[in-house]
Amino acid sequence: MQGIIIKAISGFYYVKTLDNNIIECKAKGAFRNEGISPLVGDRVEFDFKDDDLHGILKDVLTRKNSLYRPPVANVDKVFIVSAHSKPSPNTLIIDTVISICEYNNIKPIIVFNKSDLGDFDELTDIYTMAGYKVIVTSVTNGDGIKEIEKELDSGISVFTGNSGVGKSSILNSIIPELQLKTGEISEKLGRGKHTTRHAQLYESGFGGCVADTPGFATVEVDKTDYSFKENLENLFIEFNDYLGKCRFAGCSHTGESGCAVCEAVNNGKIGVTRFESYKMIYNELKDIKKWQIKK
Ligand SMILES: Nc1nc2c(ncn2[C@@H]2O[C@H](COP(=O)(O)OP(=O)(O)OP(=O)(O)O)[C@@H](O)[C@H]2O)c(=O)[nH]1
Ligand SMILES: [Mg+2]
Ligand SMILES: [Zn+2]
Repeated sequence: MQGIIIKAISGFYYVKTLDNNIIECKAKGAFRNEGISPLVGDRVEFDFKDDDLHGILKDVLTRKNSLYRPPVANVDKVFIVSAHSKPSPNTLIIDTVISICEYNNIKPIIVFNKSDLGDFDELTDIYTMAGYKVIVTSVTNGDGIKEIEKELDSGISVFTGNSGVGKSSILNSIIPELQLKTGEISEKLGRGKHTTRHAQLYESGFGGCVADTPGFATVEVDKTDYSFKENLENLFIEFNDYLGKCRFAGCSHTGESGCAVCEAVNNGKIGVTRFESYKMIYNELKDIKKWQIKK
């Protein structure tokens, strides 16, 4: 039997079959020894056990990609959601998630929610200039929700972003039957209260599937992946036009003289916050050596 994992909680995997049944599965014991950890989005093979509602996972089919946070496999699109305020947008987090998407061949879509609280003109310009699709939404007045629906026509999409930005609220307005729990904002701290506790995949109703996921406050690139470090300049896609045009071969684009990327930043062709994020990530990775890591 085959199916797709739609939810994974404390050792139980909920597998949706082609005929839309949900089978509660446990993993085969050997998975642990083989280092296989099944994820939401994984296509799996299983055998029924005891009855036609329970099973044992026996194989995870080859993944096209997998994310560590949120933990989802075979992802086609990531909606990176920020809110106008409570919590406020953080460009380093947005840019870090974008770089992880680019590395995994996932299409990032930038969502600015709670537009009823104020505008996003500056941020929209930054990401449009970088070459990304930006959707400005408000669950309160319905702005932008149709645009998100259009993007949910195929494949697996994932909603990610800080706690309280409105991921579950947006999904509720697209798929009202879900009635996902949404959270109050802590007035004192100006942020969400981690209302969504696990990643779960739903039918979007427009052809594709979409996962709601728990919010996070920080995100990091994989510091054990040397090839991420080597590719970083390519993961900021708007640098592309300038790569190979710096005065020195091996330029790190962090301030060298004759750097074509830095010049583009000075000329307003590359966004300053994007460049700042690049330098932050570069500095986090710069000291890792090839021999120290596995990939
Ligand atoms: N003003 C305004 N408030 C919104 C909007 N969208 C969501 N909210 C509110 O923001 C709060 C948090 O929304 P959630 O949907 O729970 O946020 P979340 O991103 O799912 O948060 P976690 O599950 O904790 O990661 C709730 O009180 C929502 O009513 C919006 O467009 N405008
Ligand atoms: Mg939520
Ligand atoms: Zn350079």
